[in-house]
Amino acid sequence: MLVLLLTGWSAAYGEDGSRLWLRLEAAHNTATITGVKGTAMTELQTYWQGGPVVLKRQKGIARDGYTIKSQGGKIVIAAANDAGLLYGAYHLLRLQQCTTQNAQSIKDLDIKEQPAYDLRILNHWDNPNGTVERGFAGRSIFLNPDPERMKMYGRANASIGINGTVLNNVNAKPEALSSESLQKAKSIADQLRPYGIRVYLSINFASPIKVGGLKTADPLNPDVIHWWKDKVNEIYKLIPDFGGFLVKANSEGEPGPQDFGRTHADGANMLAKALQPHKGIVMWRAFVYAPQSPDRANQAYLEFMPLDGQFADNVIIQIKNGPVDFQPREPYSPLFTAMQKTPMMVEFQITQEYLGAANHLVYLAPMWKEFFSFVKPASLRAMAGVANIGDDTNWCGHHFAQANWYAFGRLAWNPELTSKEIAEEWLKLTFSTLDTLNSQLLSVMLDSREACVSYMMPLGIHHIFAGSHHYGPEPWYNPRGVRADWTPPYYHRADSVGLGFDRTMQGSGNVRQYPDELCRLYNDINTCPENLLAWFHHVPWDHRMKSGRTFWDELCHKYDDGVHEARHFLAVWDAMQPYVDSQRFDEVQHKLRIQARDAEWWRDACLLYFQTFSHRPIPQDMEHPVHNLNEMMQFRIPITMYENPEYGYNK
Ligand code: GCW
Repeated sequence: MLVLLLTGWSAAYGEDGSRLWLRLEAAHNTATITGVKGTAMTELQTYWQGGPVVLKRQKGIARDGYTIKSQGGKIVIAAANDAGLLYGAYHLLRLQQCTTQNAQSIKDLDIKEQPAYDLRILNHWDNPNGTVERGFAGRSIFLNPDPERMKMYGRANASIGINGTVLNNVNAKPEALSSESLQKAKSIADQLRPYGIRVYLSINFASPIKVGGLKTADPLNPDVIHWWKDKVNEIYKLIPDFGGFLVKANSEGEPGPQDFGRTHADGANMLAKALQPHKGIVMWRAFVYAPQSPDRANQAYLEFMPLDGQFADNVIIQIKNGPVDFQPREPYSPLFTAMQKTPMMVEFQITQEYLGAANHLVYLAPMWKEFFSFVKPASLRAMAGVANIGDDTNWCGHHFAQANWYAFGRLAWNPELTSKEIAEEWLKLTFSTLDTLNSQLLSVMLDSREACVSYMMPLGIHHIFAGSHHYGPEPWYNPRGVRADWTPPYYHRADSVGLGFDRTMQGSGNVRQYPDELCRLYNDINTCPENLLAWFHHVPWDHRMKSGRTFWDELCHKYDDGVHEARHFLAVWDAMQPYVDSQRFDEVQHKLRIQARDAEWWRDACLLYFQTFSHRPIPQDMEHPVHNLNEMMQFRIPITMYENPEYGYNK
């Protein structure tokens, strides 16, 4: 009965995902919130259903941090700045949403929080024409910023502690700095400021030529230096709290200082100097690789290590978590432990470019926690995440992809939180009616990343995606004339001996970029963790695995396990039908069916293709491929890099 009531109620409310994890009921509690006026107060007045709350400013609390204490029948939120008060307010609202009792019962509070990083920042890969590179949730929310949507975006981010947003794609069009674009950025900044969010822009390094009409963009040229200084001043006139620039330079065809015989440090420092009087920063990306390199994984280290210590104080080097490119599993990028004298920040990808786009349920916190098990959070200055946000009603394309936005924010606040804690919290906030069954969904979320690795690229295999998109498998993709490092055979190296990229001392030497202990561990095929085996080794098909199976048999089983897990996720969800509002239930079910079929497609395509090299049978004790290799090789998904495929393999 209760269940029916709840389901009926939420369906009537229209649960379309647009309220994200902030599914709060208005309380209109104006009388009991006192103290510092601002967004924190408005939010509590609108949504807090409990007793009196006092908002107060207090010195001695870290920037953006707060305390929440029960004192004499009141709850006191104290912070050094407005943002801290806002984060405290959202903390309280979260407690209200998570409690099964009345908010009035929330008492005896003694909470103290402060963020691990000052910069907790989203990177939007949004283009001026409204497309979003690797965006799977519709078009850019910044194209015609809708005030209500901007407000919700501000609230959602503030509720998880995100305090910065880069508005445009790192493949930046020069016009990002035109007067018109800057006016737009100003308007967005004005709308987000009440939520403690600063805006940043990606810039095109050749802007002085393309926007300014200069003959060069050489960072040491006085006219160029002057141009940037003026441009920066112009920006700060419009946006006094502008955050700074994000730069992709000399990478994948983007212009950069090397075009003028200068280094990354020359380029970054020139911009940093222009921003410095305004306290702005430069986030300079280390995502660089050249077609002639024998191992793409070596590149960032080779280019940036010689510059360690040469960057200005307000430059942070932004490094992707892995050395190649946001694969379902990579080792951490060795730059993180090698660079000692340069501020660094990690770039995670929240949008699932390589993990099933907005069709697959893949909870990413375990992947990010894995990174932090190698790279100490304290060794970093900041955290950036490539956003998975678009103008879809539910913001992220998949209801469960909201959990990744949520987890990113929570981890940027506190990287010590566990994946489980975050998922539990998110589930409670997002599907409150599921309380009793949450443990099963929780397991689905926690197992989902490993399942994805299993059905896509187990045992260290990587980058075997289709040529024209990064959604499905095309380990065979190798057309003439395409850069080798843009084709899967460059990475998997399948032949009659085995599979995998030899990055040992005898191979590309990539293991040397890691600290000694890890270098030894990874270098030896018998000690290398099996989940990275084909990342570091060309593994013979008959190599004996810890399970006792040969590598080939293990590979087959891993793929098949992934398929079974994906099917299990669907079965768990199907059982949730009575407890979830109908729209979200149907939409998630639809996606999980796609995921289960895609998992089969991945398994069959990869195993049948690799079998043409291994010449070994698929083990009898597992399910055998149901698709035909030739058909899969003919299959195309006609999408651009700005779209989520409607279906996966549908032949
Ligand atoms: O992951 C790859 C993507 C590109 C992206 C690039 C980058 C913005 O395939 O679409 O470009 O990395 O991170 O710069």
